[in-house]
Amino acid sequence: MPRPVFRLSGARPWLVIALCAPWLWSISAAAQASSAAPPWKPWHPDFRHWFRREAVYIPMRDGVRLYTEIYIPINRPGPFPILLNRTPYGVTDNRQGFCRSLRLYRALARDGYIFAFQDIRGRFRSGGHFIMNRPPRAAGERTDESTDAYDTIQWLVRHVPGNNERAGIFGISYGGWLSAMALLDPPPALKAVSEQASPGDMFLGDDFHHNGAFRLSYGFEYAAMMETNKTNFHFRFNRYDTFEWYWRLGPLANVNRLFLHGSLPSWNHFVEHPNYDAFWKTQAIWRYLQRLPRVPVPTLNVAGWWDQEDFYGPQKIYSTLERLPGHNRNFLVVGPWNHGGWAAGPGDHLGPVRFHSSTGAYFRERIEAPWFAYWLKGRGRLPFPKAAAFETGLNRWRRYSAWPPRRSRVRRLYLRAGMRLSFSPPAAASAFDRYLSNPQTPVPYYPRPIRPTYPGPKWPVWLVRDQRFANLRPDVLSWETPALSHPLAIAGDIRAHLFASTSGSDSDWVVKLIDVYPQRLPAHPAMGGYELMIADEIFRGRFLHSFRHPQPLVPGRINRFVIDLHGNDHVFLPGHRIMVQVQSTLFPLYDRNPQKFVPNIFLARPQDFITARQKIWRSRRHASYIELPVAAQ
Ligand code: PG9
Repeated sequence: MPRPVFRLSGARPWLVIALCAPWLWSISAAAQASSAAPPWKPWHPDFRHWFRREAVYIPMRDGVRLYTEIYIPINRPGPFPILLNRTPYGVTDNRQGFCRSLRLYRALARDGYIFAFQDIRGRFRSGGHFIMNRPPRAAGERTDESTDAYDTIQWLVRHVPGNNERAGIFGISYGGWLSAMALLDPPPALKAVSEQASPGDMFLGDDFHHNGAFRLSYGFEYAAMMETNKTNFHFRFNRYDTFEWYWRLGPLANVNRLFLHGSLPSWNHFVEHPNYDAFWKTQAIWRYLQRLPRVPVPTLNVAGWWDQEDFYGPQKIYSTLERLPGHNRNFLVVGPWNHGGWAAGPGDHLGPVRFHSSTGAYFRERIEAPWFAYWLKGRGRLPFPKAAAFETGLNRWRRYSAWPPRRSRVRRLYLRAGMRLSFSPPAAASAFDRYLSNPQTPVPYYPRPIRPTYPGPKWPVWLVRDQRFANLRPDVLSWETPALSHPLAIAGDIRAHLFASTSGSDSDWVVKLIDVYPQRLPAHPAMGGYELMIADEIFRGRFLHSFRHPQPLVPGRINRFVIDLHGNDHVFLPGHRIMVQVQSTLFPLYDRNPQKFVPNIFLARPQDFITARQKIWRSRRHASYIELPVAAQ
């Protein structure tokens, strides 16, 4: 039997024994197996050869205990730094009874770390009460996610034998946000933070809204998953095609009336806070980060170009920290990944798009592991100066000393007559293209049938779906360049300037920037003519002047909508064409804008949903364009 390693101060011993009992066999098996452990390489999926496991309940400052599994390397000389991973999704076991997430961290495990995996408050085996995106130190509260991270790290450093008193925290998405939260009040031992795909602002750009447009299918299904009970619940749709389910649902008020009956706090919050009010602001992490005196702990921000959930967040967190003193300890990595796609698998393709190298393995072995080793073991060199980005199109990694790169130059790609795009501006006195937007026949966000968000193979790759299905619809406009004779490289931030008018008094504007492949691609015929979305975003018109105080649009008035299409690093290759699509629905990912202004869309009535005549202007005075950060080659 291994020596008892922890004094579980304050923990109820009977509970710990009951919970640990099933694993006692594995701890002793590990001790026996350790003498015959195979060499460290290659990764052996039987974790018993590599770690001794301890399961504990760590007491927080208010007495709530958080379930934590600790994995201590065996048969290797220490001391080791600690890597903490906090999750709302359950520290779930593999068949041997070991934490499943461990399989993701082969490169780090090879280097030698003590891993700690923890269920956050109110989820799975932890005590306390779960609050979605719990705001930092909400009024009257003694604890928040930053104090829980603080108390956990302090406890681990004091109690886990063989640690080197240096800790890192890392995680993806919710786990990324929990990691970023630790920046607000870091314990002395915290020496490195890697937020990966953390949401930055749930109203402006991440899971629940983009520019105020509500992410219906995500918001509904995620709230049901997290708040129905303490584990992960999946709403049971009575239709295969969820497009049809949401379509038949009708106005959003029917969600509570027919299904939830007020039972999910997050859904109720969506309804009660349709604007960017204090509710959303107090949970937006960038607002806290911007008030820090300096970058408190070295931070590695990680994002994926085709992240279907939190692409805004890591960029916003990076750019916020970049404005603080100590920004030389702030780093950014962006690769050709979907949400968390860097964590597992080779990452040599996404859907049908190929990258010709193992970008995921590259990240894990050449970026993440050396970065943590530098800060937590004092070993080696930093893997890149400031930012590392995978340049899609040419499919290669690039290292930057500044992001966005200083040498990129903004060029305007204008919408022109004949559904063309050009770098020269239009001259016409009055010109526009038009379409009818009917909320009864919304554009699906990928070809039906639409499957539930989780679990499911379609959601993670929808951003790389071929956009040909949309560009012949009468309610989608598509402009494009001729085939390019030279490569066009972009690196930096893209923005759309859309001059648009509507016959309604509210409207959504969706802009997509697309790389159109040549029709004939002998090396990869199935990609002939493929329309690959490089960037996209939606803007809810009522928020033109203020996200806090929405206003009706004046029917027929031309407004300029400036829509952030975020960072990018892409090369449009010779023979490819650039396309821009504009539409006003993207359903059911986004709810339907009634197109008639109502104070709260969650309370709109069926008769508020009207067809609108949309015009996208391309005249001399109202020249719509996309701002491209053209890279120096
Ligand atoms: N995108 C998920 C999420 C993070 C934070 C809040 C709500 C949702 C996730 O993948 O964890």
